[in-house]
Amino acid sequence: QEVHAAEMERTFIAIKPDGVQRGLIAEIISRFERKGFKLVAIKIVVPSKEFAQKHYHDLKERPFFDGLCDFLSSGPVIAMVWEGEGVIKYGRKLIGATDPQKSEPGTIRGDLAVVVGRNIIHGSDGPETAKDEINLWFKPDELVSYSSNAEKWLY
Ligand code: RTP
Repeated sequence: QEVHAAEMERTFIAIKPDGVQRGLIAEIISRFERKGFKLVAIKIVVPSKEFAQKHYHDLKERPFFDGLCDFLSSGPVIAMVWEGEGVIKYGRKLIGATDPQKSEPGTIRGDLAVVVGRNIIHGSDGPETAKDEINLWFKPDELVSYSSNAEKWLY
C-alpha cells in the first residue's frame, strides 16, 4: 500500500535536559525508531527561558511553571519531529504517564525516570499542539521528507 509522506501524521518530541545529561538520547530515539516511526527533524539546542515559557504557555497558571521553564532551559534539549501513522497518540504511549511513579514498566518514563519534575521527555498531546510545537521549534526547511525502504513493509 502506497503511503505519501505528506499525509503522514507528525509529532514533536523533546528529550529534556535530564535525559540528555543521563546519556539516554540513543535509548529514547531507538524506541521510536524500532517501533517504525520516522525521524524527519532533529537538533540539539539550549532553549532560553523565554522560549521555554512559550513552549509551556498552557501551563503558565500552574505552581510549577517557573521551575519547569528554568529546568527546560538549563541545558541541551534534543528537539525532534517524528512521523508515522498514529504517532501523536502512540508516541504518548511509548513515553508513558506524566508522573514516572505512575507510568507502566515498558514505557520510557516507566523504565527510565523516577519523579515528575525529571521525566526526561516531552511529547505533543494532540494534533493542534503537535502543529504548534513543530512550528515553534523548527523552521519549515528543517523538516525533511523522504521515503524509507522500511515503509513498504510497515504500511
Ligand atoms: P509533557 O508535556 O512534558 O509531555 O508532559 P505531560 O503532557 O505528560 O504533562 P503536563 O501536565 O503537560 O506537564 C508538563 C510537564 O510539567 C512537569 N510537571 N511538573 N507537579 C509537578 O511538579 C509537575 N507536574 C507536571 C512535567 O515535567 C511534565 O512533563
